[in-house]
Parts: sequence; C-alpha cells; structure tokens
Amino acid sequence: MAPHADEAVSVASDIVVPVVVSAEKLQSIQRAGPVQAETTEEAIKPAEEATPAEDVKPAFPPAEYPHYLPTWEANITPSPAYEPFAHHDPGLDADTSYPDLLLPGVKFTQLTPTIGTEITGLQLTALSAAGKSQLAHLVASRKVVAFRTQDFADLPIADALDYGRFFGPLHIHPTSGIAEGYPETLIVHRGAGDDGPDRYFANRNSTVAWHSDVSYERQTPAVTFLYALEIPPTGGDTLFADAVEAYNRLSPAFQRRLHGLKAVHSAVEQAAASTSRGKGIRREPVKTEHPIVRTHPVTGEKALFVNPVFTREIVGLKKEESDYLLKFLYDHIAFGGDFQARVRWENGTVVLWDNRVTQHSALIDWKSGERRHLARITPQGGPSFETPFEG
Ligand SMILES: O=C(O)CCC(=O)C(=O)O
Ligand SMILES: [Fe+2]
Repeated sequence: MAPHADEAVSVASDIVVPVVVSAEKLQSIQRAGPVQAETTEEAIKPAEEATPAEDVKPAFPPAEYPHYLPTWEANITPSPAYEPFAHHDPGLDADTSYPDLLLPGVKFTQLTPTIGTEITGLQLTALSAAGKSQLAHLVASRKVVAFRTQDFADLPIADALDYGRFFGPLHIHPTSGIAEGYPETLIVHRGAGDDGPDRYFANRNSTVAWHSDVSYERQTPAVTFLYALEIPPTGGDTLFADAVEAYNRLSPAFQRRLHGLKAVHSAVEQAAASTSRGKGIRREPVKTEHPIVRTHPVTGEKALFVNPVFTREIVGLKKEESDYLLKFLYDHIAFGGDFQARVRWENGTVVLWDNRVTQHSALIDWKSGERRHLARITPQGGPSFETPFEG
C-alpha cells in the first residue's frame, strides 16, 4: 500500500505542501501509506513560514489570534515516551439525563442518526463539574458535538488548558506547532495567501486522511477539543466517521474474526518526517499494539480502531494478509457516508469528539487564500481494551 512517489507528501489539517526528501529518507518514512504525518501544521508548513511576522501577507489581514499562531521550540531534546498513568473517565460519573446540558433555551440538533450533535444556547465555560461529566458522556455517545458561538477561544490559553484537564492529562504532541509557551496546545493553521493546495493537488487527488489522533500512544486521546480562531467563508469543514457504527455494520462472522486481533500503530514515520524538515521532536517515537475492536470504557460500545495514518500491520498475520484486511477496514470507514458527519466551522465554534470511537479528516478544499486557524486541546484517556465477542 505504500506509494512509490519521488516525494513524501504530508497532509495537514490546514495547509498542504509536498515535501521533497532523499530516496534514502523516503524509504525510512514511507511504509505508512498515503499520508505520512498526522494532520498537523508542522507536517507541511515550511519552517521559514512558521513565524507570525512572515505570516502576514499584503493582501490579507493579520491573524485575529496572534498569540495562537504556531511556533516550534528551538533545539528541543526529546523526552522519554509517556509512562502509564491512571485515568478515571468523567463520563462514568455523569447523570445521563444531562440536566446541566438540557437547560431552557439550549437546542440540540442531531446531524445524523448515529453521529454528530450541534448545540446552541449553552456556553461551555459556564458548565460545572457535573455538567462537564455529562459532556464527556454526551461526546462518547454522539461521537462528535459542535458548540456554536462560544467564548472559549477568548479565554487566556492557560484557562482553556485547565478546562481540558478536567477530562484527562493533556497530551503534548511530539511534532506539531504550538502556541508559544504552551506545549499542550496543537495549532492547526493555514496562513493567509498560502498556495499549498495548488502545489499539493499537482500530485495528489484528495486531501482526505482518516485518522484517530496520535493513535500510536499507549493511552490515546479521549474527549478532544478543537476550536475555531479564524475560519474561511467556505471550505475547511471536518469529516467525522462513527467507528462504532462501522463495527456494527459488519456481519457477525466478520466481527468474530476481528475480535482478538491487535494492530501496531507507529509514531516513527511522523517523527522522521519532522526531523527531515529540520525540526526536532518533543518525545521519543513509540509503537503500540491496540485491539482492532476497541471497547469504550463509558458506553461499552465497540469501535473499529485502525486508521491509515498511524496503523502499520496486524499482529500475527503475514504482510499480504495484513495489508488486505487493513485496506478493507480503511475503505469500509472511508466509504461509509451513511455513518459519517461533516462539521462546518464558524468563528466561535468548539468541536468535541471522542477519539476512541471516531475517525476524522481535515478537508483542504478552498483556494481563496483565507486563513484557517484553530487550536486543539487533547486530554488523554486510559489504555485501550477489548471485551469479548457477544454474537
Ligand atoms: O483541521 C481539521 O479540520 C482537523 C485537524 C485534525 O485532524 C486535528 O486537529 O486533529
Ligand atoms: Fe486529527
């Protein structure tokens, strides 16, 4: 499945630039499949474009949230991989009638039957601890929830991070751009006037890259926050797939076969891609085995947990068998328009998804040159686990 191109092409959530690497380096980073890096700014943005000053192009206004522009630390020394840690999912404590969410004036709109809810009339920043626990349960159940007209982006960054910490210890991305001084942020940014898509589409057909964030970690992200800072008038929606419904659509015979299988997820290629662009890494890359059918700790639902960005192989199968089965599962999720939701961003939108039971993809589909700028906060959950096939 690995492409045999002259370039390693990385897709980011916000901008796309082909990255030319040596054939030798290519071999070391190209086992992954069509997309080498997670959809993060650092994956494609040339280093010289990373500074706020150069981000201001004459025809476009400066960033509205300059303190959130992406930066990279100079000369970082990688920390050791994360050690295991205890995690109590706040969704376990929730009153599932959602009394703190379903308040007068609050409107819930279901985007599709199984995945996606849009909420208006409720400020996230007004929620008590009980409300946040209900939120964790709601996000696990509905998979992705979009809150409109929020004041979250205007909080001091330290306060936004404290909010996220309620849901789990915050992940520090090994390679992404961060808001200066805040390594627990991940910045998604396509600069104003950037022509990256034109260069990318010269060689590729689509920017779609389904993934679950940093699925190579032993304790992968749980409820994840992405909030709009500046959004183009049209374009740059985000696709989400319901990995529980993807599992449920399979025949019992196929489900049974998947149970007990584990797949390897790898950070190695993402780290190599960052190093090849002259940027350091914040943590040593890891490889982790996760069950292919993963049970959610709060809802008990089973989800398919393999993705083409980070999953490499199925443990115990020969290469052709593993490639064949993984390709089927990737295609099944990618083609599942009848278990996907598409979130349209607006200024003030905050989107929460549960990375254990969903996959998502950025879309780089606008060529008008407007800036697209978002920030992610990534609470981590407990280790993955599987519960037996029930028939
Ligand atoms: O830019 C987007 O729409 C999504 C980016 C992404 O994959 C992420 O923030 O995890
Ligand atoms: Fe992502």
